[in-house]
Amino acid sequence: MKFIVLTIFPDMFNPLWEYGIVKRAIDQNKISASTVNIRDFEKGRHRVTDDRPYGGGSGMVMKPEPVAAAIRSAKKSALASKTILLTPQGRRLDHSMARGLVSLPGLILVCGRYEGVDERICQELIDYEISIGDYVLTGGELAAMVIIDAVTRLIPGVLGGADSAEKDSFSGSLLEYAHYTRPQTYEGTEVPEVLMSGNHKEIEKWRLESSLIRTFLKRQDLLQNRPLDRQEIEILKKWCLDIERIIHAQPLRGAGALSGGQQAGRHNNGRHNEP
Ligand code: 4GX
Repeated sequence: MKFIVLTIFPDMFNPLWEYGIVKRAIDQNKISASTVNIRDFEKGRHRVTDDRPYGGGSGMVMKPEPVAAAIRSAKKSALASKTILLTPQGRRLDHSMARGLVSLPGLILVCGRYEGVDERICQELIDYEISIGDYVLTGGELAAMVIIDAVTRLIPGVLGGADSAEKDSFSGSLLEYAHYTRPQTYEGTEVPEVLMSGNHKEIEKWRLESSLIRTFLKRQDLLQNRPLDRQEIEILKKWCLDIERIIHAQPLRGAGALSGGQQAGRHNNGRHNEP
């Protein structure tokens, strides 16, 4: 995978190339990474890359000529690449989009600053517009780094374990299960016993249960459009029964004094407390 980043701040990317998994991917030739300084394509005497907006108003706009020249130059050195503009107007990045991007031979990532780039660039030279979320950054650089990071770790062989990326949270659209490491007791809290049992089948079951219940508690939206398999339905049903058991075990409030007041506001008319 070839990443070419177009930016007026190429040095911002140095820490990305120099640390962790991305550095290792570069060292192992799994990705190639380069930046192109848009300013180098501005031929004006003062090499200014922005200008005032037609129609007036505050803020500046990136001039079309240097951005276009930088994109055309990048395309020449990466013919099959797709060109992406980072912008809040783009389609929102998620894990399945990252999986789609990893199958492309290369990405040219265009980072705008100020109010954005001249509209005529978007129509001419951009294949996709991507947003990393509904908030406003000061430039596309951090968004480009997020994409490079998320895509790089999906390249086969980049992560340590053979199937680390497949076991990710979101691959099965569930959150990750809870993780523990030594010590066995930390500030009085024990590691769940099953994880130390060596019983791999039981551990798998516990982890699925952990994933499922965390997703239910923290991100119900992820469960909405996802079919449940038989094992997952069993797990959720067991939780339903446990929750009902707790509700049923509550002492009957107002028992022996069924006259009005204390029963008011109960949506179930006390049904759950009946034998
Ligand atoms: N996800 N920004 C880009 C300037 C800009 C505006 C329009 C091109 C077109 C952002 C995001 C983001 C702020 C980066 C505005 N460039 N990018 N910049 N959220 O907020 O990707």
